[in-house]
Amino acid sequence: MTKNPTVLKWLEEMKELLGPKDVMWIDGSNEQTEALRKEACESGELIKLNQELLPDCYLHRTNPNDVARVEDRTFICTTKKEDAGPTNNWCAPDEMYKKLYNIARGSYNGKTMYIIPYSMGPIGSPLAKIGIEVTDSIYVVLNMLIMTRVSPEVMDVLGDSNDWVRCLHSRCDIDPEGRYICQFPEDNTIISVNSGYGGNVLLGKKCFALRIASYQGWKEGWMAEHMLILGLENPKGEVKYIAAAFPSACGKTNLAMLIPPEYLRKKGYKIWTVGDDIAWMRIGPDGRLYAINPENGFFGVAPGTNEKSNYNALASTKKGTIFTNVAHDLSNNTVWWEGLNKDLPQNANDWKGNKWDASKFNKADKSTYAANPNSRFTAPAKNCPCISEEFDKGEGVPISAIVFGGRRAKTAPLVYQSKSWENGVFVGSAMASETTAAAAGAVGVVRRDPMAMLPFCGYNMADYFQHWLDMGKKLGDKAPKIFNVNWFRTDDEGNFLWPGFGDNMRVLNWIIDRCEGNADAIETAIGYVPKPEDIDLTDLDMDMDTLKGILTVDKDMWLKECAEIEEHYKKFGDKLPKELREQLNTVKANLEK
Ligand code: OXD
Ligand code: MN
Repeated sequence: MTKNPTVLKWLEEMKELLGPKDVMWIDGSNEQTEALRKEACESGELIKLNQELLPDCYLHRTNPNDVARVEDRTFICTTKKEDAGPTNNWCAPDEMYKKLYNIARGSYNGKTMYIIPYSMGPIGSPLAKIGIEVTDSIYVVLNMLIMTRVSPEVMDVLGDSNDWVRCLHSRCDIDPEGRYICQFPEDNTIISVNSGYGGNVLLGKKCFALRIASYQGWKEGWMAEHMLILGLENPKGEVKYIAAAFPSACGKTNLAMLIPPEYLRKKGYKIWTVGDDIAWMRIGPDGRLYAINPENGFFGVAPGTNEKSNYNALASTKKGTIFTNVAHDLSNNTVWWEGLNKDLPQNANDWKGNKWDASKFNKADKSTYAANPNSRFTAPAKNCPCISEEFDKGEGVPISAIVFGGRRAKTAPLVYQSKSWENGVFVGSAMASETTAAAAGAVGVVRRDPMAMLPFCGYNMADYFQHWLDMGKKLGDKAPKIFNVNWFRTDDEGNFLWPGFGDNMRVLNWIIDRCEGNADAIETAIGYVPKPEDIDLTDLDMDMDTLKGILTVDKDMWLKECAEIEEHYKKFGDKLPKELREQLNTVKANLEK
């Protein structure tokens, strides 16, 4: 497959360390994929689903102790602790290599070592990067075949270059005590042991495309962000692109695949999905910021996905999809999850493979659920009915607007535009979301999640903020405009005041109008909010007063918010860029005016 000396040397080392009985290069061919699916079905690793209703679809169950990313066992291993920063777990590389090699040594005994050469981004694109993952899991191979571009061509593009990411995964004993997800950004290396769950083992995704890539972007002058990318087409056929970052449980996949309200569809408005989770962005030859989605599929949360909440995501799962930890509907050999529809399956196995008793289902008690709350689908992006024509092109799409957001019941208005790039970086650095009843722990607790990158930034977050400021300086007046949205304002009874979902398009239209200089705004202490009459309420059962209410900026609440941001900034100490402190002081002064 390759003569690249750095690749051959590393693979020899891996073979020596892991002790497989044989080695198989993954080539992405149908024959090989089919043979691996068959083998996984024979061993019980996969269940073949109803091929008429769900062609090429399979079900997999992970160990019940291994159903989510493990942030407390995720490490950034840089020589200097300071380079990992206050928001990451850190360990010295030497010590961590030793520990992980001891865990992984001999762990492929009697097994095959699968070698997956993959490209993040269209193969050969100047914005793409290459990785090689070795794994002992067919489930990982089959998921990587969906989530990344796997092909011998990847090795041709790499040639003799050393610019590739080394990714070692070993299931070992799926021992939670020995589970580690470690990034070594200085060596372009990732090691993941004792897990078989997607986010921990599909090493092209969070580990490479965010943690390692954010570090590479810092060193090389580009950006790897936890952002969806969408194209908004107007009736003239012009498409403008938006990149948006939200913490989990804020509807990122839904926004990426939004269906506009009927009156806008009739006028000819459309949304095109470029990506639902990750954006790699570089300054293009014309000085604007261009983005690609480095992934090739969607690793989406299944529960709550239905025809209404996200028609396009559901449609994406109808062929070539691997479902993980959902319920198995035995009546027709398909899958089910809470929120798919109201028909609780009467003859089903739950996500652990045990007979499910629908009569015991209690919405308030997750232990009675058929699907794990973090159950997933791994679906090819090309299945998505609204996938953008640009998705597979390597040049990337020019970004007009960057949107941050979170779930805030009272504080943040429906939408506001930051006053400058620097001000926008301040907004992103202070991003926060309130916990919901959907997650364990107290409800309504504010968690700061700068740029939605808290678990994914592969270096010191203060340096990351500085990198954002530096990118803005390079972009100058070509920089995208930065906005913040909040779909989650509630009344005093906790009812949502904004309809959300497809109606968010009304806000996206204002955002694009602002970028194009076609809409006015009202200046507030924190940024520009829309004039209420500029948010189109056609066909909506909403009065102007409610809209005005969710566009307000409450002085006392924002002074409290500023105090909390001050607290949040303390953990970065002297490394916090002075521009951000200045921004905070300006907002405070504006509020007190
Ligand atoms: C994801 C996440 O799975 O952000 O995309 O946790
Ligand atoms: Mn994500």
